[in-house]
This record gives sequence, structure tokens and C-alpha cells, in this order.
Amino acid sequence: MERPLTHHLKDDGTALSLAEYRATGGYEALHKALSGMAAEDVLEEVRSANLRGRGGAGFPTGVKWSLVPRGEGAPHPKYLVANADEMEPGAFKDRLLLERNPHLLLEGMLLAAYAIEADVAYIFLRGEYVDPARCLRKALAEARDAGLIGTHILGSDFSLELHLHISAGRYICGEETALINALEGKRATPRAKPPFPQISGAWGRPTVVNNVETLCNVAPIVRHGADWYRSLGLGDESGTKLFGASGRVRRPGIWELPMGTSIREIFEICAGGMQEGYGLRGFLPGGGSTDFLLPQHLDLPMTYESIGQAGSRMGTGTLIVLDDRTCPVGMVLNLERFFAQESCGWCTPCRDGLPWTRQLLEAIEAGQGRPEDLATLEEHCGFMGPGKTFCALAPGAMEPLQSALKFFRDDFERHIAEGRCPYRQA
Ligand code: L3W
Repeated sequence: MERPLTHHLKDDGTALSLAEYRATGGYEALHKALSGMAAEDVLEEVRSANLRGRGGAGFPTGVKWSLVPRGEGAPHPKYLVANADEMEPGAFKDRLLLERNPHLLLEGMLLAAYAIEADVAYIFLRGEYVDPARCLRKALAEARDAGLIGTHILGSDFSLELHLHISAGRYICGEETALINALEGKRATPRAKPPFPQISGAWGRPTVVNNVETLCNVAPIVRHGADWYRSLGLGDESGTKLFGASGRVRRPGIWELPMGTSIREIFEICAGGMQEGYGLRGFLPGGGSTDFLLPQHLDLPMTYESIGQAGSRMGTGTLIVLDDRTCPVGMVLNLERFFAQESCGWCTPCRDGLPWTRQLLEAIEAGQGRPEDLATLEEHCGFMGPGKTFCALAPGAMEPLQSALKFFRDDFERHIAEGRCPYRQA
């Protein structure tokens, strides 16, 4: 099985140095592009590979890049941003790439910047990612010393400045327009879209924001071609994906597998199934802001399409597993506490609705809930549903809640009827 993102990772857990990365064929794609491909050719290769954004939404990367104005009359400077603000509950896939293969990201960024004719690039890194910051600083210094970043890269006409920006630390900074505001030194609230950042982003200039994992796929695509990349997927969706599992599984972790791998393979073979004494109750397939799925969904392939059809989202592809000894109400409360704290406060449904949701769940979990609270919670899922808020934070926050109310309703009702959490020892 081919694993273009993780095949060459070192067993000792440290990052590949520039020399080690080069020994694996690293920067060959950049050489190939700068010596014989026009910017449009790189864009076309990525579009034809059907690479989709790995940050959670799955938007086609080539399409995103193609929306950037190019050529003579295009406004400059243009910007590229690697979204490394990995804060989705349950997601730790980008961290693996940042800590173990930082040059793969840098090469992907150089190629992406070349394709969209960007002048300046930023890595917007989660504030708490101290080890990734160390790895990136070292890789950036190595790349600068080797003439891979700066002016006339590899003797070509292509120049790029590339900076590391450490986030001050809010989940909403991962939303691309809030990220751009934060980068500009403004309060990190999302902007209205359209205009999309590809047209008017950082400092009003064309800007592309791509997730770390997305950008890490670019060098392998340019090196081996779109046909090869498409062939890596097991079905209609291309490439490989970093999948993960956390919760009471035997071996929590992250694994690179073909797109379309079954959830069962991720859960049973990679993660080793449940720990002794625990049963599988359900799982959030794509991180904290996705709808629960049930054991009956284990044989679904992990693709944007199939998980969507099952009523959830593949999101970041990182399963959060719910076992039969953990209270689903408590689990959802934990998530809603996070989302309520991370609301930027810009729009009313999210600013007021999430804390209210949290309060209702706290009361239910503490045994002080009322039967009518369940209908109120359901109403909140509607008030904060898709299209009702300024950005995707609150609708995402409602996904685990609305599905828990559907699949684990007995648990909510028992808390209210018994006046206590049935999972807690008396
Ligand atoms: C041009 C259009 N561009 C969409 C672009 C847009 C953006 C990308 C995705 O939220 C999701 C969210 C979280 N013309 C376009 C267009 N685009 N339509 O495509 O856009 P969108 O609006 O679908 O999503 P989003 O607001 O970026 C992302 C979910 O991901 N998520 C969150 C993960 C968080 C992390 C993290 O912490 N690092 O990964 C997980 O599932 O709930 O639904 O670039 O410009 N017509």
C-alpha cells in the first residue's frame, strides 16, 4: 500500500531533516515544476487529481486555486496560508505531519504558491503546538539556507517569502476568514462570504487558505501525476487520507490509508477495537463537530460521499469513539462546553445559544433536568442549524447533540427520570 504522506517517517519519532527528506525524493516535485511546468500545469495536475480539502469541508483544491485572479492584471501581493490551527476536538492528524515531515508541507506550499502565483505565504500554527513550531522553525531555516525559500528559488523566476505565524489561540481562528483577520492583527471574527478569500482575503488581496494535510498531498501529486494519485483511492474519491481514532480503543492513533477504507478497518485493525471490558456504542466519524454514527455503520467506506449519505460528515477523518461505560450526555456536554467557550460572540444564535445549550446539558447531567428540556435542546439544534449563523461553528456544534438526542435519547430521559447520571457510581 502506498503512503505518500507517511511512508518515510522515522521510527524514532523525530522530524525528517532536509537531507533525509531529499533522500526520499523530497523537493524533486519542486525541481520538476520550476524547471518544466507552467503555473497552470501545476494547478491543472492538482485539479485533475481531484484532491479535496482535508480540513473538514472537502472543497476541491484545484477549483479553489483556479478562482484566484492570475496573469498580468491580477492584484499583488497574493497570499497562501497553511491552516495549521488544528483544534478540532479529536483531531491530531496535522500535528503528525508537522512534527515528523515538515518539509513535505514546505514543498507543498512552494508548489501551491507557484500555482496561484503567490508572493507571500504564512503557516498559521495553533498556539499550543510547541513541538510542531520547533520542527517548523528548523525546517524553515534549512530551506532558507538551501535557497528553497526567498528570491529566485532554484535559479528560477519564482520567489516566495514564507513566515511562521503562531496563533494567539482560539478555535475560530481555524475558520479561514477569522484566521485572516487574526493574521492582520484584528479580532478573530469570521467575515461574510462572498467575497471568498480567493478574491479578497488578507489585506484585501487574493488569498488561498489550505489545510496542512491538503498541502502535504501536493508534492506527491506533482511528482507522480494525477492518474497515480486518483488510483490510490479505493473508490471514486482520490488519494490517501490520515484517519485517526481516540476514545477507549486499544491503540489510539493516526494512520494513512486509502480514501475509501472502511471504518471497520480503521477501528478494528488499526485501533485494535475496544479495550477489554468496553463495548462500542457509537462514534463521531470526523472529529467533535460531526454527527454520531452507530456500530451498524462500521462497514461504510470513509469518503465524503458515503459518510454524508449516512447522515454525518467525514470531517477531519478522526473517529472519536463512544464506549458503553461513558455517559453520552456527559460526552456531548464536554463538547458543548468547548464550543460555547470558543464562540467568537459575533452572531447572537452562537453567542447566546451555545452557553444556553451548555447550561441545559449541565442541568440534565447533574440530574436536575426537566422533561421539556429535550424539546428545548432540539429547538436549539434548529436555531443554530446550517444557514442560521455567521459561520460553521455553531452548526458543527449542534451535530453531535442532535444525533445524540436521536440515538441515545434513553440516556437523556433516564437522567431526567432518575434525577442523576446513571453512569455514575452511587
Ligand atoms: C469559492 C465557493 N470557494 C466554499 C471554499 C471556502 C473554504 C472551503 C470550505 O468550514 C468545515 C466546517 C467544520 N466559492 C466556495 C468556496 N469555498 N464554497 O471551500 O468552505 P466551507 O464553507 O464549506 O467550510 P468552512 O467554513 O471552511 C470547515 C469542519 O470543517 N470541521 C472543522 C475542522 C477544524 C479543523 C481544525 O481545527 N483545524 O480542522 C470538521 O469537520 O465544522 O464544517 O476554503 O473558501 N462557492
